[in-house]
Amino acid sequence: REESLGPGAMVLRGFALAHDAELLSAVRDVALASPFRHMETPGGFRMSVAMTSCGSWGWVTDRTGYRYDAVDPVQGRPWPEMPAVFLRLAQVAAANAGFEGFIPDACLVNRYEPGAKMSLHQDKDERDFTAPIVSVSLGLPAVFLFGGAERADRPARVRLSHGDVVVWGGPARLRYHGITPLKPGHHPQVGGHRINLTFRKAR
Ligand code: MD5
Ligand code: FE
Repeated sequence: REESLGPGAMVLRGFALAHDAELLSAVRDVALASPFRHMETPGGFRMSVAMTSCGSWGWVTDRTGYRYDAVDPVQGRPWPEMPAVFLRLAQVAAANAGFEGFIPDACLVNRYEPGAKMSLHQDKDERDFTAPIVSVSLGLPAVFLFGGAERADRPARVRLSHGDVVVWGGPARLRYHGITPLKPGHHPQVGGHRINLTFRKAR
């Protein structure tokens, strides 16, 4: 069950379902070592999405800017290792979408509670835009906004549900995108929120 969202963007519906319990257990392990936190943007806004990371690099934002850091600034220690089930899933999903040999060195874990959103943005803090980004949705469904090359391009709306995996590469890699405010609900395994795993090659 795969569908194209446009050049370079492939949705693998339900691709993570077979491993959902294992993925969620690994998310809990990561969050025990490096808890979810609401970071601050350079402009001084508190992000409504709570985040943590695993792997060699974690994405962080504070008043000084956005960056990848090898150290969790809250814990003062390196980020937890990327769980094997994360790495395998990201690699197999990327290969299915035509990106053989994808080795992510960073996984940003986003936790959305009801009302949390992500405004339209581009992912451009990575060094190499030829590597794809793989995203895994777990828990409550969300409406993904898939924009164009310019912020002003009117975005398409795509529903992403528990177990869906999207691979963004090539011409889709730098498209503007976001998530509309999460609707409240209950997911039997995840409860009242949405978790998104975002695999990147940062360096
Ligand atoms: C999410 N997270 O559902 C999304 C999934 C983020 C973020 O956007 O930066 O943490 S990743 C979606 C994505 C990545 C790279 C390119 C494109 C979409 N795209 O071309 O639309 O929490
Ligand atoms: Fe993004």
